[in-house]
Amino acid sequence: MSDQKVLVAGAGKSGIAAAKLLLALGGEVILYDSNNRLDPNKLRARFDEEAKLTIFLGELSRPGLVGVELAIISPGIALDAPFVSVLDEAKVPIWGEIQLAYHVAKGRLIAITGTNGKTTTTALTGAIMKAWFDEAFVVGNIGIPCTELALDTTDHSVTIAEVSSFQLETIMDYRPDVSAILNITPDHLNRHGTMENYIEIKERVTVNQTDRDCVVLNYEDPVLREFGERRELKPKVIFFSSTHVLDEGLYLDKGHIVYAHGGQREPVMEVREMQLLGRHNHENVMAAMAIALRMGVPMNVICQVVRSFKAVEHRIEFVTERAGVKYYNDSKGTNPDAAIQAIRAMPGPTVLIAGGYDKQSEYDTWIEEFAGKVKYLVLIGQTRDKIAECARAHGFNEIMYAEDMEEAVHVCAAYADAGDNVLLSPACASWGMFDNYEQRGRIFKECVRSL
Ligand code: UMA
Repeated sequence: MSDQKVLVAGAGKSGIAAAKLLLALGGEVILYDSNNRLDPNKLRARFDEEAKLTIFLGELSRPGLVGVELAIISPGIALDAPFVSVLDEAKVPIWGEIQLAYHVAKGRLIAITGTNGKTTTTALTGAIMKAWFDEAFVVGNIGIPCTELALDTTDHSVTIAEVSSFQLETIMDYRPDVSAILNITPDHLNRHGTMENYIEIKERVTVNQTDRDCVVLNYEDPVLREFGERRELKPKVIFFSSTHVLDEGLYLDKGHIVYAHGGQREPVMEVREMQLLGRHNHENVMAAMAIALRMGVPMNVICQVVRSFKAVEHRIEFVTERAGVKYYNDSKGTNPDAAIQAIRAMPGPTVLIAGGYDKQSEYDTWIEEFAGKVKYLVLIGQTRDKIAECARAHGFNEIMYAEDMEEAVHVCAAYADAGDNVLLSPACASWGMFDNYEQRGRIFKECVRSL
């Protein structure tokens, strides 16, 4: 890619990482974002001073594309975005950010997709790979752009990528050694239009795979079962199932995970040995096991990791999405420092629930962190007045009070717009209203789920 002039569309995480990768390879980059409210100086400051980088914000027109040979598009940008037709007219090829990473990266690749469970499965698969291989990189939709670590990969490394339908839309020759599709249920239909289209995009993770590769599929999902049984599908199929006894693959039988292969049925572990709860998590575990077996990891190593693997509850834990709003439980954010980490971790505008037992903390540095991130502050508990006073002293006035968690969640739902986040990260202990932070987090999650 050296000496190539490349347009990178989207100046979020993916765009910044892709631009840095292209610059490191000796290319010239136009970093483009349609949001003209972004600060070009702040974006520029994220790169070396001498980087061959131009920043372009707002509406892109044909003259802006002179000399551009390739466009790398961020996952959040739909192909019907207005500037994409300008690229098409100018006959500039469009690659997704994961395609660029694939083009550059070395070693073996595992790509995990599905509507639900892909982050847990990716994290668990990553933990298993790290326990067995010297170099394993966990990337993708999980939060680290694939292009960020592509240059760190070697012929011996294993990359475990969580890939979303947004990312799969713009692959070219992307070919994982092992892919997995965990389930497909309606999601992102505003972007993909129809369920058929969404399914086709998810299945695209296998499109370049050959008979030397493998795809792990959920037998419980009728779409995926039919897909796996298609004659024309090239990669080897490994099914996993939580309710059917399989002749080949992994399945759940009376609380045991069984590995069926070559006419043998090998009970590998009991689900009660795991720390992950629920059938969906048992499916995630079987998917990770199937991937790991295919990668040559011994079963005892796999089981050891599965037994110790914990879902991180109450720590910036994603709860669910309602009406385009993502809800996060950070009940363990019991002091201002922990709560600062959670605000920083939020991907965009956030409605924050805070307050609780007064530990005589100072809230100034935490409130300073609100700038540009926290839209509204919903306060509960003993510290409400103290926090409100401190916030106003810092010029933050978007404050509301709620009497209990249920009311707080309802207020958030009413004030959050699609694309926003709602975060429970109280910066205070739970006492006075709850027994402990665990109970506070659980109640928050119950209120969110019943919205
Ligand atoms: N933008 C444009 N034009 C548009 C739309 C957006 O210029 O038409 C710009 C925005 O102004 C913004 C930038 O694009 O500046 C944002 O790019 P992005 O939305 O691709 O966000 P990134 O920060 O690059 O994060 C992306 C993923 N985001 C999406 O897919 C929406 C992150 O997944 C992912 O973790 C990250 O890359 C690293 O791989 C998030 C997500 O919500 C968590 N994923 C969806 C999901 O899990 O349901 C798919």
